[in-house]
Amino acid sequence: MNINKVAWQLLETHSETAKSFHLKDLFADDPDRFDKFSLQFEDILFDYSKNLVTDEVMTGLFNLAHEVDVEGWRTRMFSGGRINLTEDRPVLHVALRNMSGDPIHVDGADVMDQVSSELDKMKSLTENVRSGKWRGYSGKRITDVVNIGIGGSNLGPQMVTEALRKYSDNKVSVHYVSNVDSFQIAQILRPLNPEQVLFVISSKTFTTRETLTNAATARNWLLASSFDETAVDRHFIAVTANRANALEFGIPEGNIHDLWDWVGGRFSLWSAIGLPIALNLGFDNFEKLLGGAYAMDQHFLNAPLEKNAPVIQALIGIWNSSFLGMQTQAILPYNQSLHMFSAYMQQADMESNGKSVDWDGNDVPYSTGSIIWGQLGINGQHAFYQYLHQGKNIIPADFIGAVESSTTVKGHHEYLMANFIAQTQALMNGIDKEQVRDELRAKGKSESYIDNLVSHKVHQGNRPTNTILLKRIDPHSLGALIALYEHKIFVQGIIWRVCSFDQWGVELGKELANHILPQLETGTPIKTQDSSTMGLINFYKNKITQ
Ligand code: G6Q
Repeated sequence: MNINKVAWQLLETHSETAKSFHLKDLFADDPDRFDKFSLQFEDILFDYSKNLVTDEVMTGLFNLAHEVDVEGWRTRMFSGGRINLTEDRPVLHVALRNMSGDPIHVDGADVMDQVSSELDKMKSLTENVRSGKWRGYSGKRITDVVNIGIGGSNLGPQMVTEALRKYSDNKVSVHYVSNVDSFQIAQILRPLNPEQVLFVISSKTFTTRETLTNAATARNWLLASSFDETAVDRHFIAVTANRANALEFGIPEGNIHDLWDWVGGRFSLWSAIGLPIALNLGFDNFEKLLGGAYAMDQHFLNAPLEKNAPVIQALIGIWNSSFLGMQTQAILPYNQSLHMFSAYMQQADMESNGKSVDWDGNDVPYSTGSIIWGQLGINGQHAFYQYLHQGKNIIPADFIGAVESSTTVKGHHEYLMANFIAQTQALMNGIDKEQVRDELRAKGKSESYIDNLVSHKVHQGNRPTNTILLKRIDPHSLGALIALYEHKIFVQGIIWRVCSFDQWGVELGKELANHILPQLETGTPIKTQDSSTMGLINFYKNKITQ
């Protein structure tokens, strides 16, 4: 157990003292605080100075990282060690963007051969579709790609295509279907011309019922137009680690793009799962995305822990959560293009570290995996920021912004960024009773009015934030940003000793749904479930027949 480590115990002592810290005082006492507690990677500034840490705390956190051998685990991940313990697999999303030319071996074979031949195949498909060489069954060019996939086979590509919309030349539009609620696929397909649509069926297992149901509907939609089964060859691509199932679905061998068991779904956008990104933005932009992630990988791999952005971000998160008892973490991007970033990171983080037993299966006695949530910060300011500023629970937050605007429209970006910076300052400093009184007096308010209002206007401040400020959002910097978070999640999993690369917690509900499905379909009332489940099933069946 890591709580028996010397560093963990020392940090527990520090955490008692930290309860009396106020960020305002920490800044007043140390004019160099920003320089000390911020770092720059390429054009990305990572400012973690507005956290409840001191030199002593940071030293303690780095000692913890050394004591649990983060460096050793990091080496194991990059060299193909089987660190996905419960599934006995390597964790090699870093191989998908390995531009070093060095091999990475799994069971004696260099996986880089497979990676580069799959990249070549993606490139050629991308170029053929975008140039119009690839034609639909009636000879027309492809104008729309519909990606059918869910979870890791959806969120990453969708988040990235949204974030990099500015870089799309719109040769091919991309749409995403994930929900088995047919409303989504119907809405997406209705305006499209089947002769010009390419479906990408993204499923690592090719067993996911939501995806296969949507894929079957898509095929019916195509065949209703083509009246010819062979149209599938021109309109369906599969991305999967299960070729057999894709073939059985009817997708020709040459249209199957490979994925491997050492790529976790939530870390798979760098693989052929990223095809819709490449189809929409062009392969050169996809390569730039990989390049940004590779650059962050190199930083993570080579920088000393004390200067290592993902390590520091992870340690700050551990400090807030396991030592200071802050169980949630908001992710608040300010750029419109990052509007799906929090949702994407929510999966990456919560599916990875939302675990309560350690590597040996023992209950962990500390809090693990934060509750990740968030949305566009500027919209949040007019919604839930009230809670961030004055709520009872303290919610640490990551603020993400870019120096450059994505457009040249004047008068917007400065205002956006003024808010971006002001919010972290407000969360840090707050405003006390005396300041509130002075402010209201200056506005000419009466003393009785002030007495009534003063406590409502007090902001305690002392709310921790990280600020991640990019020069601009482009394929390279986005790749680096995503990889930053991926490695943060990895480091936290090592320190918490949880199995970050499995997801057993999503299985039970799926199995139960398979039992319930036939019960929804039979005509007779159900009598064999608990009373709530039975009540829900029978209510559904009654209403559907009325
Ligand atoms: C991600 C998860 C999960 C997965 C989906 C889709 O890490 O494993 O979100 O990506 O359940 O799975 P398939 O790609 O196998 O359809």
